Amino acid sequence: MKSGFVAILGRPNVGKSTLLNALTGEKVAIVTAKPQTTRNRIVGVVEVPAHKGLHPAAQIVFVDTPGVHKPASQLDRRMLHEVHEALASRDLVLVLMDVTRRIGLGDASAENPKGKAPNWSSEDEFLLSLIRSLDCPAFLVLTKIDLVRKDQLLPLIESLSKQHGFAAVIPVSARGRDGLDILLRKIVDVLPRGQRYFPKDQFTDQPVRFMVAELIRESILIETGEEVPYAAAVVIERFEEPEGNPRPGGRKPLSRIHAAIYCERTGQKAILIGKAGSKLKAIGSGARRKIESLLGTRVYLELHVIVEPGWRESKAFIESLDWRNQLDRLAEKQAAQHDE
Ligand SMILES: Nc1nc2c(ncn2[C@@H]2O[C@H](COP(=O)(O)OP(=O)(O)OP(=O)(O)O)[C@@H](O)[C@H]2O)c(=O)[nH]1
Ligand SMILES: [Mg+2]
Repeated sequence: MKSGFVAILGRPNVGKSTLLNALTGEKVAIVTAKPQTTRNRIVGVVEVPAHKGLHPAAQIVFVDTPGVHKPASQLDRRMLHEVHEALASRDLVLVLMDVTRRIGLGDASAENPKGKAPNWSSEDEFLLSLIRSLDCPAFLVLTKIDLVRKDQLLPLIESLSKQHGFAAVIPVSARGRDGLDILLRKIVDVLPRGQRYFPKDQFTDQPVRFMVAELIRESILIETGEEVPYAAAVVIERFEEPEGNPRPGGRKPLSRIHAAIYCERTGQKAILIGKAGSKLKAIGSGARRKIESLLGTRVYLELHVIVEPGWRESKAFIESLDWRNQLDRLAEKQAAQHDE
């Protein structure tokens, strides 16, 4: 069998998390139309069955990452750190590019007849500089091809194939589930032989608590505009799973969840709460439905908003949001109690 880690990289909003979800067939990562939705690296595991005569069975561990952008705040730096962490252990990198943006930039052969280097922006260069020194193959994955015509796509693929030493250029539409099988096959081709990293039925390493916090954040991103989504963070304060087994034919059991939404200013708090609490109610009911389908229980969700001035510049606060840090701290605490 084959197995390996595949980092999913790209500028914000190119469709990294949508691709991760389409490949795993699960809602592993939240997705919104706003850039910089993802803040942590997110693991999604895919089992590929053996294909007689073509390739053996494989386990692919995809690692979705925050959209690469030049950091301006401490939170941005943390997001970039997550990208570096994903790149530290990987067998292959997928660089995603939104095909609608590249065509908009004039990469198509009509405007670029001599196949000259297309108009890479300095943000693109910044992204490519992250993979230049890596000793593993990189595929260029052109995303959202459902939004462009084939005759626009083909010349673009041809001109990009010659650049940056990509081992392959693969067009996909995560939304239309187009090109995903070819992508998986090409990935399996380059992965090393090895055993599974995760049990066969596990599709992510994220704790349920964190996934719940993310679903609430997704709801905030959808319900609010301007700077509010970027100034918001979610912390689960209480998570009570139902006790005992559900009675056959009875109502589904109830999970009780209390979460805090952090923002940076009182004005943002007022927006998040809305007139007579209407916004917070909309955020809550949108999130509750998704949490219910994740947990398979009914959910009682209580939200409250806390102002934490300038948290995006606070390293300590940002680190406290990270579930990997939370688990480390818990383990240290338990070890200390054990020693007593
Ligand atoms: N039409 C179309 N839209 C897509 C496709 N893939 C993603 N999108 C849309 O693109 C937007 C961004 O998708 P995400 O998956 O959140 O993008 P991302 O790269 O993870 O973004 P960040 O986490 O912000 O870096 C969403 O509105 C998606 O619905 C696709 O294949 N076709
Ligand atoms: Mg994302």
